[in-house]
Amino acid sequence: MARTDGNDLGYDTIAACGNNATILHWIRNNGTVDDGKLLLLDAGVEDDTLYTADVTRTFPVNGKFTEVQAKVYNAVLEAADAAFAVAKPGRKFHELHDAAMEVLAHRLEEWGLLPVSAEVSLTIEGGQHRRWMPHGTSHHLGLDVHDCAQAKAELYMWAELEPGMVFTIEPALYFKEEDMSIPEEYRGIGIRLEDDVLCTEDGNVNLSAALPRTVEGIEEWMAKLAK
Ligand SMILES: [Mn+2]
Repeated sequence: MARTDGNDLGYDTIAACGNNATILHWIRNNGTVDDGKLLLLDAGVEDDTLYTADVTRTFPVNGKFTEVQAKVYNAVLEAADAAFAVAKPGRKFHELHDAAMEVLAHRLEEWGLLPVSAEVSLTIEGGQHRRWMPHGTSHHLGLDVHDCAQAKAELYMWAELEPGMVFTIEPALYFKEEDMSIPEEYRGIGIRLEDDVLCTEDGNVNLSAALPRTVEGIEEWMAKLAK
C-alpha cells in the first residue's frame, strides 16, 4: 500500500510479537506470532509530497486482550489521552511527555511495580518508571519521520506548540520477559499506541483517528477482519 498509494515506506516497519515488542526499533521482524501474545505494528507511509506518517497499534494475536494486557493497554491509552489534552498552542512540547509520564507512573505505583512512590519517580532524581518506558512520548513529524530531531532544546522540547505543527503522541509500556523485578503476568508485554497529531488554533486533530485505539475498538476491528 505504501508504494501504490504513496511514495514509499516512511521508515522501516516494526512488526514485533510478544517479547520482541519490548525491544525498541525491532526491525528484524522475525519471530513467531503466538496465540495469547500481543503484536506491535509501527508503520508509516511516505506520501507523494514526501511527508511521512508514523503510526503504531498493538493487537492481541487471537483477537482478545487478556485481563492484564487490557489493563496495561488502558494505562497507555490514558497516558496518550493525557498528552492529547495538553496538545494545544501555548503549551510547551515537553508537557506532552510530562502528562503521559504522570499517568504511567501512577498506574505503575497502583500495580505495585514501582519501588518508590509515583511522586518520587516523577522527580528528576527519580525516574524509576522509565525502566518500562525509556523513550520520549513525542517527536515532530514531517519530511523526516523524526523531523528536526537535531534542533536545539529551546526550539524543540522547550518550545511552545504552534498551530500547524505535526507530531506524534506515543506512550508505551515495555515489560521484558527477563525482568525479574515484576510479577510474571506482566512479562513479555510490550504496548505502544502512536498517533499523528496536528496542532490547531484551539487544540488538536488526531490525524490517525481512523484506526481504532481502544481495547473494544481493536477487538471489534479484528473480529471484522477475521470474517
Ligand atoms: Mn514515532
